[in-house]
Amino acid sequence: MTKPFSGIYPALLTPFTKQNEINEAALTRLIEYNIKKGVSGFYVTGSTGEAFLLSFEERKQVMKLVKEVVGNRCKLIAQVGCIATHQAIELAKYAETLGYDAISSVAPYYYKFSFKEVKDYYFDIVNAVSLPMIIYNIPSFSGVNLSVDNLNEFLKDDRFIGVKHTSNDYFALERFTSAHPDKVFYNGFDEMMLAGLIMGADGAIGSTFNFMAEKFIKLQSLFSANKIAEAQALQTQINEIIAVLCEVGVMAGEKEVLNQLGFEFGDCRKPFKKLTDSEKLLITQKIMPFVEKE
Ligand code: MN9
Repeated sequence: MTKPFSGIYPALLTPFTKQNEINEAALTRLIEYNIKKGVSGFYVTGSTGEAFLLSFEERKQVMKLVKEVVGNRCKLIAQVGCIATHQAIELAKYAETLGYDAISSVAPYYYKFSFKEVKDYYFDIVNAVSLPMIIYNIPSFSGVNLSVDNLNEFLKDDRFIGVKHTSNDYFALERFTSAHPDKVFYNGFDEMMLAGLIMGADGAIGSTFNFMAEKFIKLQSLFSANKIAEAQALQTQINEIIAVLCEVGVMAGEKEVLNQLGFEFGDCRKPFKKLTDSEKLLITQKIMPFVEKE
């Protein structure tokens, strides 16, 4: 049984021009490149999209552009998380107006909010819109660790349809998926996608999918066909690439891969650093031979 929201979703990067503005043409081109590969949908303005380095208006600009380009060709999930509930609600309402399929949110971060406050944040959002919510669980960045019991508090409500699990706690993922077989679970760390599938994930949302979605689509189909040894070998090939990205900085490295493909993604916003010439060369030598041209 395939669930409606299963599959491979690139977490879209945000391209910037030399003037540090959003490069709409480059983003449009990236979306088309990925639709051709057969992705199931896109995750918009997440961590990978540098959402927390964009202004509020820029987040809306990206959400609007992506919907205009995609239309109804695949699913769209808008990550609306902000520290302030009222701002997350405003973005969620905007996603609804644009016709997104679902919203997702990181837990409110920075301050150590209590679980009651985190819970109220999510319920305030879902009470304000009619779109389904996918919880974005990323404890290493948000500082909020949702226990299995915490998660049940959300998932017993029909409006919470699933979880994006960006954590290497695969015991927790297995506990979530076996307690909630009807919900959708996404693996968040691309370098461990096979582990996520084995623990019951229905799909994955990832940053490296921006330029190598076809490898993850293949990985998922090998897993579904029970070809585990082949899937493991493919994960290893993928991880040779991700290891280089981790060495130079993941998002900046991904943008450089796209730059070398001719997409004009520019650099990440400061305080992220620019890549050095030797880091760019490492990408040319160790990643580019394995990347599919447009
Ligand atoms: O969307 C991404 N997570 C973060 C998920 O950026 C925090 C992943 O795709 C990672 O970038 C990737 C490399 O660690 O797995």
